[in-house]
Amino acid sequence: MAPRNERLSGRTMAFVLAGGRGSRLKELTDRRVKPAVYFGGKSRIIDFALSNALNSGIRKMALATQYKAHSLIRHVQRGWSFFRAERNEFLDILPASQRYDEAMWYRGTADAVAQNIDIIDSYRVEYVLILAGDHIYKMDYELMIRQHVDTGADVTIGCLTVPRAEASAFGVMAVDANDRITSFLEKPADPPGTPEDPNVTLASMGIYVFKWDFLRDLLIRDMEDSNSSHDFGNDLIPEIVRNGKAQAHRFTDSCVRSSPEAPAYWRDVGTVDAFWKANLDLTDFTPDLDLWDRDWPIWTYSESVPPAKFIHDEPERRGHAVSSMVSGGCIISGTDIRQSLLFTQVKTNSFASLDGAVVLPYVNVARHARLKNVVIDRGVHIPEGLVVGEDPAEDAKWFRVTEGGITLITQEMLNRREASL
Ligand code: ADQ
Ligand code: ADP
Repeated sequence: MAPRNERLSGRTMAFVLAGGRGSRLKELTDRRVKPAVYFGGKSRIIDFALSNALNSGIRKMALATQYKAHSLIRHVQRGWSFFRAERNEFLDILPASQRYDEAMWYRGTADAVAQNIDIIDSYRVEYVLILAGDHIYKMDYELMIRQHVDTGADVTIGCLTVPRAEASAFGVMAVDANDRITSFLEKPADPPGTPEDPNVTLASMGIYVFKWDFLRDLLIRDMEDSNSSHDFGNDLIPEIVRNGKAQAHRFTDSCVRSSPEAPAYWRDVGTVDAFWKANLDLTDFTPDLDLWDRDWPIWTYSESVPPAKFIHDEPERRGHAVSSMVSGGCIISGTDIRQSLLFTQVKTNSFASLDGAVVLPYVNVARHARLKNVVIDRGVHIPEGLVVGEDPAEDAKWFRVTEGGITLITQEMLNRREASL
């Protein structure tokens, strides 16, 4: 690792986009924006991008928010307040409609940066790393910034290969032998395969490195363009590919992996099914995402709570959990827990069972409840004897049952059920 003053991350700021709702997460984003959604037992989704930036050596960060930002802002204020202004380190929260024009929301991802040009000027950085705040992965951005400088590109785009069938949700690209991008299509209906493999596509991760001077000029021109949607993927990136030099940075090269053989891990967790699966994957014997890695910690706001406690050891009510993760502050009283992930301060009671359950913080599960393949929203009180996951038609009357057969339970849904019984 280069000494700190030689590392490009010291001359770079990270601008994290965290304004989009993430509507495919359904009721999980009714009250909070997708980057504020819980993940992995202790963290929120935003912690991954911020931790990557911090672990990569970046100490200047800004976070653009707009939709339902309260929960996100509170989390970041509580968990990410350790930057030292004396050393010119900071994380600035930049809500929309505050500066450029009181009545103007961020019209797109590029506009979220453009409306803060004067603030970014004041940071006096050479490079700007644009990040999406809504993905789960571990990545050393120093390598991507280094490649950007070495190739002299106008923009460097983080990319990975995805199955062609899934690629229409992404910006997809073709590259030459030197990974210079020769064409870019934002969310094409029929994405092309790569020359090596027709079944996969090279997709943008929605993360970009620019020299600030270059991006600044581009944003000022884009702001005046009435035909633009002011979005990186729709407008700015296609223009640079046409008229400048855009370079692909392959994520597989720079991934921080649990072992050299482990596949590069990157998840969008954009749907309830993907959210459930990515959380429960952590309970695997050796999960692809290593949260135990002390070289690449995922920083977060952590409540001061006692360790998890397990009580009762009789055959009919044994408080235990297998193939599961149970966070601090939980009390497992006489409940049978399998393949589940319990966030902070969950309390479960006797004769209940959880199997394939992702349980967000502050949930209470009353006696005799049996819950299988569920996501339970924060603060929900599961009533005594509730059975979910055994009769899909009954579940669908009250709760949201996904295509993948996962049941999402919120307090509003339980209240409606209660009122009609
Ligand atoms: P999308 O996945 O559609 O495409 P987009 O909706 O543009 O992503 O959101 C990117 C990030 O910006 C998210 O973190 C979101 O919260 C935030 N955001 C969205 N609108 C915002 C706004 N108005 N103000 C502030 N923040 C906002 C992008 C690229 C694709 C790429 C995928 C990878 O356009 O080319 O393949 O990301 O997921
Ligand atoms: P259950 O309803 O599970 O049968 P018990 O009658 O055995 O419960 O009583 C244990 C109850 O006490 C549980 O509901 C548990 O959550 C609660 N409790 C609250 N605080 C604590 C604590 N610090 N230690 C143990 N149990 C606690």
